[in-house]
Amino acid sequence: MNVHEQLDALESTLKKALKNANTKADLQDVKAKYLGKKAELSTMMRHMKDLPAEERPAFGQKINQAKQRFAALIETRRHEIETASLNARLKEERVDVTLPAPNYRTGRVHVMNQIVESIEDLFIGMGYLVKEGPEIESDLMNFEKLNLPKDHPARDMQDTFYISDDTLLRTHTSPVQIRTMLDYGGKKPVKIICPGKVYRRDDDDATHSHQFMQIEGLVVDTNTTMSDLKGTLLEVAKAMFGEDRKIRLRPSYFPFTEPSVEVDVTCSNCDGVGCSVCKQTGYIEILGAGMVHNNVLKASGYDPEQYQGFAFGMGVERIAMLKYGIEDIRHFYTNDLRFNKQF
Ligand code: 2NL
Repeated sequence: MNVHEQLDALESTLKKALKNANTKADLQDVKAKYLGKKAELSTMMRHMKDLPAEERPAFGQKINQAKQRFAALIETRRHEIETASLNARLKEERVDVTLPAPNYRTGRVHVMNQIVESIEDLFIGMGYLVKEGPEIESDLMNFEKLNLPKDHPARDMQDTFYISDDTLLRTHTSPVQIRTMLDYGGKKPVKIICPGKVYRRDDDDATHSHQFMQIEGLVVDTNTTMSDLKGTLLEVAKAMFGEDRKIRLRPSYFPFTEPSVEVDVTCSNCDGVGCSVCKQTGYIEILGAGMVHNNVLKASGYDPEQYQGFAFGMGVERIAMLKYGIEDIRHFYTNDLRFNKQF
């Protein structure tokens, strides 16, 4: 076999080996076998010295050309293998953007917090601060400073969870307002709303809960009047029940306000005509309010000769029940997703 035939034979076995190489590792082995130190080409090169001097250049050139051809064949095969493996990966990992999306179940804000947050937004827009405070309170902050001394008959109006003689679960968020007035030292104007959980010793049924959410508001300033209260409450009614609502004030009684009022809004179901929702009256009671009692101002360090105030309080569950026609207050706490998902 002359050099030509030897190289041709070698090239054809290389081609077969490349055909059978399907991975980069296979290819590495083939490359080592045909171009490496122990490859046949290298051995032939080493035997060049046994040839007569005049034949050496042509021989060396042939070997080098073969080397270049072999390297090119291996490179071509490497390219084929890489393309094939990329195509396989692309096929494997393909995302079909036309498939319907999985039905993700997202969470949402609880209806109670939706209402609290929308009332907060309304009042923040009118320059109020949102204040929170402890749910475990002293008798002093919850009752005494709100014109409800120990022997006051009005204390019977609210049955209270007592923790000890003078520690209790707050029955309203008013103590947060008392704390704020004390904090302000009887000097600067107060303009706050106080949302939070409150507790009363009720037996739970469709319309009563021993724990519920209250929002109270308090403004104390010089030249504060009942007109300011009325204008503010109209904004609340409109924000909650729609721009077309009107309000009506009826005289009432709370120990901490004088005068005191109960506030009705025109029924959004029948537009004030009369229906089953408003029990044919055209109005729905939404909150209680009044001008802050002089005794309350004094007990919190404000001089009633200089400062006047108005305050109001509402039960959030009641508002939500009226707004959405919910018939049982216990739905707010049982967390049945079929209920929660509706809002
Ligand atoms: C209701 C009625 C009301 C207040 C709360 C209040 C607070 C201070 C001073 C005076 Cl610090 N008043 N709060 C006033 C009137 C009514 O709540 O039906 N709540 C559920």
